[in-house]
Amino acid sequence: MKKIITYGTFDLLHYGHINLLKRAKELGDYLIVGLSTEEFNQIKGKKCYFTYEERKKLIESIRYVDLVIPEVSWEQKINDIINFQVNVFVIGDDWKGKFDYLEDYCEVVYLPRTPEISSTKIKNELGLIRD
Ligand code: C2G
Repeated sequence: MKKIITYGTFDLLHYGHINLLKRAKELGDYLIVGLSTEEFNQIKGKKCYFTYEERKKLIESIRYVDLVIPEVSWEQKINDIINFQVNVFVIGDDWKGKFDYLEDYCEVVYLPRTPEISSTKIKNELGLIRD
């Protein structure tokens, strides 16, 4: 079984995220998503609209996704790849080059981002704030 892993915040789930997850799954048979926790989002400097549990429910409901695990640090990827026997690490090409070090452990694939859409754009256009 060819196992794929990817990581992200996936806030305000949109078709750009779905495109990424669909293409990631097409590279193998089993897709793991490392979902950024609120604490890790703070480290990444991201403010989330949905909580981790709310985002986890959404991601788990996507047909391409087989397992969701928490992403709590930048450093966990190597352990995840080893522990889950992952064959391919996939992420959008906004990260191109940033995870080449993982090539010692698995194949690394950067997929083109879907243009025109982002959680930040949605939040800005809707003036979304959560009290
Ligand atoms: N994405 C995409 N097209 C978009 C928006 C996002 O392909 N229009 C992809 C991103 O490239 C990423 C995934 O969807 O692969 C999740 O996007 P984010 O939630 O923004 O992820 P990010 O905050 O970049 O977290 O350790 C890695 C980080 O956790 C990645």
